[in-house]
Amino acid sequence: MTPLDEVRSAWASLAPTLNAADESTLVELRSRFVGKKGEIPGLMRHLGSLPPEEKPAYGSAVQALRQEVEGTLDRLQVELRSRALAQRLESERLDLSLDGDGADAGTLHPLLALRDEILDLFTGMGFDVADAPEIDTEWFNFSALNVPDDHPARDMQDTFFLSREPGQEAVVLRTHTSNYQIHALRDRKPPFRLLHCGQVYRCDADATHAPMFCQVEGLVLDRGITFANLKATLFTMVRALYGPQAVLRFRPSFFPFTEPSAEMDVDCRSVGLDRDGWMEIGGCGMVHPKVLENGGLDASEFQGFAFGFGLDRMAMLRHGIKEIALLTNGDMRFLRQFRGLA
Ligand code: FA5
Repeated sequence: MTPLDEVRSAWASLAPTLNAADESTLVELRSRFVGKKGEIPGLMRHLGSLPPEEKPAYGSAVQALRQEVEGTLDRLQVELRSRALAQRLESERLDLSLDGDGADAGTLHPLLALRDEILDLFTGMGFDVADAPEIDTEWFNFSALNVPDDHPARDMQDTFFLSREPGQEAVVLRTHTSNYQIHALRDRKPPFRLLHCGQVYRCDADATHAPMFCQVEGLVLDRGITFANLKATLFTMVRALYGPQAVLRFRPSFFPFTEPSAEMDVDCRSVGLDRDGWMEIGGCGMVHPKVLENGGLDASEFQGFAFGFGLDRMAMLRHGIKEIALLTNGDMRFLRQFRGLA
């Protein structure tokens, strides 16, 4: 038997077992027969010792065997992968048309459950809940809020602009719910206590930053409102949501639309998380007189406070979630853990 016949018969003898081969067997066979140091490339070593007239036929026979082996291994690999995919799809199948039978009945998403709890809490404190546009002009999102023309937040790298034509008012996906402040000031007459909750958008993504997330905005306007009212409201909220043992801190900060301004952090361990450090959950401050003027109010008559909190961050803090993206990527394995939230 020639070396070519030997390799041919070795390959032929495997034929009955090939359909049951797994991925690693296919890799081994590929390396054994057609790999760089494989049996079929090795056959070419014999070419030099053949008479010239036999060389073309020998070369073609080796090449034909190579094509057959490669073609068969390629086909088996494609079949194996599509069988594995079909099995996986079958095991992860989700029939959205099924009626809830109790075990798989619909349940609130952790963000919605938390949002409802916050809305309940604030309506209990006399707040009205109102709506505001997610697509808004640059004026409502920035200018009317006293954000300077050259502020970095207005940059394309932070803000999703929907249109920005010279001579026309630019339109943005709002970067925060604070656009609501201007709509509220223009549409309503103080005194009022208002709450708004909705999606906002920024070019931002890491473990605690998402490009689309939810904020809760509060705006209180009346005569004689002070920072103490702001602090009491926010302490009430955080302690109601996380328990009386929650440790909070206000950090002095800067927002062009509030003065003075602060950011609020919660101590992770104090709310039962197994990690050190603080989680920033929101910004707040006393409404800036310029904002009151832009809303058509007399700043010497009315004072107010405003706050904007990140709902996703608050949910992460509540449930010990380390990756913000888990909240919105729709992975059922993650969401099933929150069964029973109502
Ligand atoms: C603001 O958005 C201000 N509008 C808040 C405000 C309102 C201040 C009213 C004063 C008065 P800031 O950019 O810090 O501020 O965002 C507020 C909160 O939103 C953050 O503390 C954080 O909890 C959340 N947040 C901010 N960026 C992201 C992001 N990319 N992903 C998830 N949450 C975010």
